[in-house]
Amino acid sequence: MKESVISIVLGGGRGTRLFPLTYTRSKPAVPIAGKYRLVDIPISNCLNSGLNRILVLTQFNSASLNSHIKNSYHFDIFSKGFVDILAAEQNVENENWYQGTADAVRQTMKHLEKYEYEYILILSGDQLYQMDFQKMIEFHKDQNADITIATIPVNAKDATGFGIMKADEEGNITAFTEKPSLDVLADWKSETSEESKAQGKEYLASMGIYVFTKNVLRKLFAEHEGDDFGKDFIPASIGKLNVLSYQYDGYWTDIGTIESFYEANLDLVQDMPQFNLFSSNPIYTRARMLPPSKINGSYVSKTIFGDGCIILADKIENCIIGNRTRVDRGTTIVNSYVMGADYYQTAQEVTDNEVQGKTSMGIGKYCYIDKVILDKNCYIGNNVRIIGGKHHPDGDYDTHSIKDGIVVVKKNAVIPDGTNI
Ligand code: ADQ
Ligand code: ADP
Repeated sequence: MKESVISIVLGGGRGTRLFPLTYTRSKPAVPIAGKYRLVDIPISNCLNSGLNRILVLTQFNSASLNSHIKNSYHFDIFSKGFVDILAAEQNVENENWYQGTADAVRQTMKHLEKYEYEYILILSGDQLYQMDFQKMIEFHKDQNADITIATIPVNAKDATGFGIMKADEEGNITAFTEKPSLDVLADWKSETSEESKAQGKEYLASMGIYVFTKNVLRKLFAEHEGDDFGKDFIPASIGKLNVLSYQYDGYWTDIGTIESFYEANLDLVQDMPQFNLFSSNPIYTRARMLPPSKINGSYVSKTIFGDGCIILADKIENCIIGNRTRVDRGTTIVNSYVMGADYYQTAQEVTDNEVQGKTSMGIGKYCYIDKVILDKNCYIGNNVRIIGGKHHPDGDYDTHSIKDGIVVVKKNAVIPDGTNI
């Protein structure tokens, strides 16, 4: 069966909701959980489901995405598997970037002609979840569906941000509306399980995960205008094609905004997080051969460390500390995601910087950091205080941005000694 499926990961539009993390890199390359990239989640779900023909569509093809994919996903030459990146390209017929999710797939169809396949699995690039796609594809085949949409019950607050549908008892989707406004929402309630109802989850949302039968998708593209699945092609198919809901009941969250990205990352440090990194289904990523992390004299709690960190801090609590992070003594970091560094400065460089009063990469002495996302390769001096919170209005500055009270320090930023944010 796996031979009959091609998986497409929608790697992102311009990624503006994740600015400044997507300022220099494409969305799939954004680091998560201390050692992974966003794109590792859908790719790992595919590989763990036995699907190994994967295309990642992205608006701009950053060097970091290329090197990450090239260095992480090698397949045996006999396996026919691949993970390829397709960046939006100008050509004689089309001078535009991908105009939307469906347009991205439409422009990709010509690249698929060289493969044999029957089904296309379409995935979002900015969601955190562990799902066995094989079951969804089996369901699609067994039910003789044209389109299958993975769905999950959500509450009214979240429902306005998703495609919401109604389905009958057999799972046939009878109506679909993309991101309904609050005033019409009451009309879109569905019969959900007792457990979901108890949590106020009475709306059936699209997870933006679709299985299309190849010829159905070809025909849709030939006969309909539009650039989006949620806005155009799904609504156009209801009542005309066999469109089914495949209900998923595990953990699933959208991580397309700074706030949801921050929350999903920090949820991972809980005792029993909703997303299990410690699962027998691995999350694949680049094998970097880094040394283990070294921690000396610090109080540490509820924290996940990447590899190769050197930590002398006073206290680190409720944090994700990414690969190669260096934290000097006397410093406290709480409720924060520190992405780490791409390379080390030598011990000599760090000592020379200290003598010359220059800031080194990493986090200096006697700092206090709370509710912050620190992008990679930051230079935080001594006695720096960065404290996020709702008292900050949203804003964008040279070294950092603030969104929803979360301070995001930009990649390579230099924050001098004594700075207060
Ligand atoms: P949204 O997430 O709002 O809703 P959208 O922003 O179009 O939909 O993105 C879906 C995925 O495609 C994201 O991973 C995004 O980064 C990517 N993407 C968007 N535009 C792209 C482009 N031009 N090129 C490449 N990739 C692109 C969708 C559905 C809803 C559903 C939610 C679930 O439309 O019905 O409820 O997903 O999250
Ligand atoms: P991002 O994770 O922000 O998308 P990239 O992956 O583009 O960043 O950049 C990380 C790259 O930086 C890695 O490929 C790493 O090899 C490279 N790198 C290694 N050493 C250095 C160095 N001394 N200075 C700058 N970059 C380096």
